[in-house]
Amino acid sequence: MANFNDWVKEVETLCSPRKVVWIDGSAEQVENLKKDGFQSGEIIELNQDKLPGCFYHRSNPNDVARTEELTFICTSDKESAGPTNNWMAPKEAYTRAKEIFKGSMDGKTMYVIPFSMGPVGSQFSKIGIQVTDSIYVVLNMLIMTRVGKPVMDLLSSGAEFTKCLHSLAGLDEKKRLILHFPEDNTIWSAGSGYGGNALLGKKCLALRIASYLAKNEGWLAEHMLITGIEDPQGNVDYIAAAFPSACGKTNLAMILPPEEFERKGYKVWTVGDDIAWLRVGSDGRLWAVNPEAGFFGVAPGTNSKSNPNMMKTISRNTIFTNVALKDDKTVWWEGCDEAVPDNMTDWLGNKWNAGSKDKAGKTLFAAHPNSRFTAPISQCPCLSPKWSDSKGVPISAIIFGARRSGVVPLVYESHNWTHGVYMGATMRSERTAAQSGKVGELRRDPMAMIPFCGYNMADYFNHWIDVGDNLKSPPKIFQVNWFRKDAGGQFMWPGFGENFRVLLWMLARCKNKVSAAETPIGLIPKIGDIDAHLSPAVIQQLLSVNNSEWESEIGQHNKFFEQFGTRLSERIWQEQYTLQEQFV
Ligand code: OXD
Ligand code: MN
Repeated sequence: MANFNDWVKEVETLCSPRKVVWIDGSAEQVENLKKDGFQSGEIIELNQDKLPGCFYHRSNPNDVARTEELTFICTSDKESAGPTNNWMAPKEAYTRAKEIFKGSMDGKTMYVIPFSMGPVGSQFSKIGIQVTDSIYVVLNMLIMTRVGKPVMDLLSSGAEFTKCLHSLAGLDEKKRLILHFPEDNTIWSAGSGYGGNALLGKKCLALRIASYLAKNEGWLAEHMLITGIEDPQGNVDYIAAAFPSACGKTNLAMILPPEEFERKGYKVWTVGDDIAWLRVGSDGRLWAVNPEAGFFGVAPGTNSKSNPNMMKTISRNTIFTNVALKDDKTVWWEGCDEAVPDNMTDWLGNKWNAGSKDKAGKTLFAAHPNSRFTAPISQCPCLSPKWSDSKGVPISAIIFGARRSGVVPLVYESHNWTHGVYMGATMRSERTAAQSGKVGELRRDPMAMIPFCGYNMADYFNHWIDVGDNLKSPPKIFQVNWFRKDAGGQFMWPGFGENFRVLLWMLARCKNKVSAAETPIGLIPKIGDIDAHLSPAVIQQLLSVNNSEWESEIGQHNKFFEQFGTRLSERIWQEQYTLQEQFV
């Protein structure tokens, strides 16, 4: 592997910046970066009495979500990327991108950020170096990853690292490309400043590249929160849960139990809200580490009811992106605690008042639906004392969650690991604002990894099965759906803190403390075992499995699996056939 200095030199020659600044994360350096950012207008200082340490960034309006259509896996053969990824041959990708990066930092400063995903020096962690020309990106990376001398020391001692090159390239949509070269441990991202496209430690490294490395090294990199639930006796059980973007992972990761459970002594301990790296421990259990050091969460809908812990977390040292600005330089978004104030500036920088409409008469949001906050995990009031433990935490339950207004019950349990893998592999969910595309449209999102799996998804499902074979005490696997609606289009389940009641049922199942009812698709709670303030009839409806709906649902999976040809494990097909037989 080339020396890291050689790589940085190579990139400098390509991008030809005016100067190069190495980021060490010192307080003095951060202050200088902020000052430079305020001066250039890249970031705006917020009211320091009300929001100490906080600032604001407005994206280019053409650059507010991940652009999956411009995201590529560049492996030497197309089959390695598989049918669910965009693929580009590495030679073509490098050639096209070089044209974009050539001179892209002319007159600008090139920042070099050595960072670690996971506790520095842990055998579970990965090192990266991100080069970027955006101060906003540097300041986000300083929150989301671990930056500083210990990382430099590892690099100096010859540690392997992911080469992460990023340039705003004038935020030109025609120059936007998010390229992953798993075989070269390299990421090149141009033309976007949006978090998921530009903070390369996050989706690009910790999911796409890491999933590829994990396949070769025998572990899993997943789009999952990790959280611990402590019972009144002081035992903590950890869950890992995968939901598509903007489906409530962050809220679930720091769920506040309903008061009656708090009174009994239940507590929640957050380990991570977005990414889990999972390994088989020497004890045969599955262990999880959160590779990140911050939260990059969706602002709209975050309030003291949906996520009181997050409201405390983001009260200081937080970057707000594309929310609305109030007169007093504090922030506002749809679904926050405060009624609509007068005289705001919206995420586009325009004056905004309640009822503001665009030229076509459409009501305008003050905050973009995918507006975000970036906050240090250390500020989370319910942060697990084990969040940075290099061994990770042992996982008792894996939860797959989708946003489905119909068909999928509130919760059901798989018969075993392989059936659980099948459940995850067949997930479909309604599209949200976190990715470009039509909101509400149903799309396949296996294990919530469709945008993030860095290799052929058939190999990925097979790898999940292999990992299960190596587990002596595998976690139980569940599917949940908080979003089922009744005939009138109303959500049937209250969600948020009430989801804790479903978590308790799942953990009781893990400890064999409660029985379950068989259905053709898996095991569901017996009415009465979900301790909720809803009528038995509503609970029954929430848990109902409609045979004809499921026959159609399952039938549609055949086509999805067929695209993988003989690469897909027979064991997945077996699950499909067994399930189909239940309905004939
Ligand atoms: C995220 C996403 O930002 O999934 O976490 O889009
Ligand atoms: Mn995510």
